[in-house]
Amino acid sequence: MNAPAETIEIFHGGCPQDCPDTCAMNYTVKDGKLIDVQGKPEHPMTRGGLCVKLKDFADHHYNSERLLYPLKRKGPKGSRQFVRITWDEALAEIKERWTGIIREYGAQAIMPYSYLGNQGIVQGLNVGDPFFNKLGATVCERTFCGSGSSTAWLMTMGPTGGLDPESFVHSQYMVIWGCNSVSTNLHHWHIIHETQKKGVKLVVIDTYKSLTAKQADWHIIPKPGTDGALAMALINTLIEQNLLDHDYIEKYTLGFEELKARAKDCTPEWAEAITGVAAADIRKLAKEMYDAKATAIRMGVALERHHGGGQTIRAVCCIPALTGAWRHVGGGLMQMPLWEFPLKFDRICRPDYIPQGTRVINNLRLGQALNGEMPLHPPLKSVMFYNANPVSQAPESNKIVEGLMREDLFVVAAEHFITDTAAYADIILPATMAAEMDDMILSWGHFYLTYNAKCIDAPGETASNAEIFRRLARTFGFDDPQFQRTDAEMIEDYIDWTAPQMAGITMETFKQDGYAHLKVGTPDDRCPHKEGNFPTPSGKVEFKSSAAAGGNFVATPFRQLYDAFQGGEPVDPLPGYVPSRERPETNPALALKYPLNIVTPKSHGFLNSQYANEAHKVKSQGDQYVLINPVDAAARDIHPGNLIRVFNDRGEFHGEARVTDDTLPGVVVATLGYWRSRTKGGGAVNVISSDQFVNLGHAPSLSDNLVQVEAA
Ligand SMILES: Nc1nc2c(c(=O)[nH]1)N[C@H]1C(S)=C(S)[C@@H](COP(=O)(O)OP(=O)(O)OC[C@H]3O[C@@H](n4cnc5c(=O)[nH]c(N)nc54)[C@H](O)[C@@H]3O)O[C@H]1N2
Ligand SMILES: Nc1nc2c(c(=O)[nH]1)N[C@H]1C(S)=C(S)[C@@H](COP(=O)(O)OP(=O)(O)OC[C@H]3O[C@@H](n4cnc5c(=O)[nH]c(N)nc54)[C@H](O)[C@@H]3O)O[C@H]1N2
Ligand code: SF4
Ligand SMILES: [Mo]
Repeated sequence: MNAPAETIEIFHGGCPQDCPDTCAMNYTVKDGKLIDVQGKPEHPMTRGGLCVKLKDFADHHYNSERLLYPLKRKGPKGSRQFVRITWDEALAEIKERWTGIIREYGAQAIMPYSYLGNQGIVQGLNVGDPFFNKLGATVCERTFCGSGSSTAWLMTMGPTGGLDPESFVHSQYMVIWGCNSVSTNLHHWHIIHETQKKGVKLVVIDTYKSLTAKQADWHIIPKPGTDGALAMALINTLIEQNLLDHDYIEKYTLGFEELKARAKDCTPEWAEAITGVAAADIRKLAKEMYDAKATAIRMGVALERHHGGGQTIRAVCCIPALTGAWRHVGGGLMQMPLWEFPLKFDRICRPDYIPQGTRVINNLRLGQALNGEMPLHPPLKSVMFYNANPVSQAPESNKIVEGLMREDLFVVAAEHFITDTAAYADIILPATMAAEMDDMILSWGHFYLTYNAKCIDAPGETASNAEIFRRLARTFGFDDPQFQRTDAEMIEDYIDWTAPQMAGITMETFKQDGYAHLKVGTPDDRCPHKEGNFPTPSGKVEFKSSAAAGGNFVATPFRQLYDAFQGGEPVDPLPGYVPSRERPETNPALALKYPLNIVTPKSHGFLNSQYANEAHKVKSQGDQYVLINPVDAAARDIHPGNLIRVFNDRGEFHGEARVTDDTLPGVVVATLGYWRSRTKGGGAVNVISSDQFVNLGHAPSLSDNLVQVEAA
């Protein structure tokens, strides 16, 4: 028999998800179809395994609900009734509507809205910046994630990549602070867990018993938003008990005397009253961190998400400089390795195209920008969403929906699915998925750049984000070279190949291996701050920050606006404890109505809101649930499995009660990502969260919210 030979080919992939792990993958393609996606076995962090979210990534590409053609709304806003149109019709409609808006209101009446649905340097959150900057649209400041942490980090230590996650094999003590690694950073967790099995102590500081906290040798449970007091008390203890590397402090830090004065009254007893963590435990933690020398601290983004988040992170950043942990491979801090990546953000974003004086609207304030609450001249008349699903992910989501219902608002969305945001679009443009486009994926969780090769044809009439913006640019007559390059050419253009981090790494290397570790030292020898060398103005760790004098700047790690935001209110030159806005102790009047703090971390089974539309993923994650302590449940006659209402003045959502000691009295936990169009009761966690910024970096206050809970 002469059956035609099967053609099976393997291609390099890089996971495009907003995840610190940036796994290196192999795509298996058979006769033009993607049949399998696996983690690269030889990659030191991926080690052959993907996570539950991506385990059937090949099938995800063929999901029957995927958008394959441009659509135009035919029913009322949000009714999810669309008709198929051609690309030419879609582009013509966008041209006509935007041209009309520009004529009547000016280009700033249009705003792009994107985040990290895709993390590639080509297809990621910046992909539309050159086009919209050229158009003169309102600039959207994107501070969903990491800007508070990054601002605090930069103020103290400058843009250093910090500790290599792989160097944790050399750590003698490990602290995971506000990070649920088992769910959110699985490929770092493997390394931590192996080190732990060798006998190295793992401490997890988390407001509830997360999957990671359950694996800790010691779980420390501060009340939500009180970590700043804990960190200041650690500093107090290190100083009072002389657990200090005096030589390191002398040579490589700035402002020790001022820090000492600031921390003087921050005793463990003072912190115990605020955090609920026993004073003796705080002393013990300080002593153990000092004694171990090579102490590693992994900070998660959750630390930035209460009003004092930035100040908390600055305090934590002081600790390894006080103890001298930076002298040791495996000692120091890990938060945002991205700072080492030599990417040409000026080429990627083209901030030079932004007309002088263009206004900026922050992405967390979308609701009030759309519903009329924010005074805007001109008002927003059009928004284009790509790589983002704010109806699920952004705070005060009821206001967003209210705004999106406006008949006069022209909404464009580029998407894979009709998400809860795209449901309100007038025009939807179908976007490609990972295997259907070229890209290079950065990482904010390790030091590898990862190549992603297009290996199958784009299905239907889908187009990559970069291609979508090429088409829009052509439609608007923008003919700069910026808009003429292929996706592959953009990759070449966006990396600074001459940077020392890229020594010996070329496009050929990527095509051969699929990934490359930046030349920033190896996991076995990287010790970047053994002798100071901090990229701050003083070259030292700045306990007393010189950047603070410049005012409240916002260090967005994906930086279109990075330099644009110096100025504003002055910032405390020293770290300290800043209480939460919404805590029973700090806001007793509000707590009378809404006595419980809510924490809304990531779901184990979803990636933000992605995959939460796939029935089998929801099945393994479980329907929206709410962890509640038996004391709080009994007081409300709530029993395991009851459907409960979680609400405050901003809105309400429903979830199934899980009555458990995993959370403290006074704290409920409900994970993020569910689509409100598919939940019981039609809400999701962000209906209750506040759109107020925290005190640094315009970060969201997602762990700084009070609610009440009752049986539904
Ligand atoms: N499975 C999965 N993985 C993901 C994602 C996902 O949606 N799902 N999202 C990705 C993204 S975008 C990000 S930014 C990362 C984030 O990953 P993480 O940094 O792990 O962030 P979160 O899951 O928001 O919160 C982590 C932990 O912080 C705790 N926490 C909340 N508030 C406080 C507090 O005030 N103090 C302390 N000490 N702890 C607190 C929460 O209880 C939670 O267990 O994960 C990425 N990975
Ligand atoms: N309450 C609460 N809210 C939170 C958080 C929290 O911990 N608690 N976490 C916050 C954090 S850390 C983050 S990072 C944000 C994330 O917020 P988002 O980035 O908005 O999150 P996603 O749900 O990943 O939405 C991305 C969308 O992009 C689409 N997409 C994916 N790839 C592509 C592509 O190639 N092209 C196009 N056009 N679209 C694509 C996906 O289908 C998805 O709908 O959420 C924040 N919101
Ligand atoms: S989502 Fe994260 S852990 Fe899962 S495959 Fe992608 S990079 Fe790896
Ligand atoms: Mo994030």
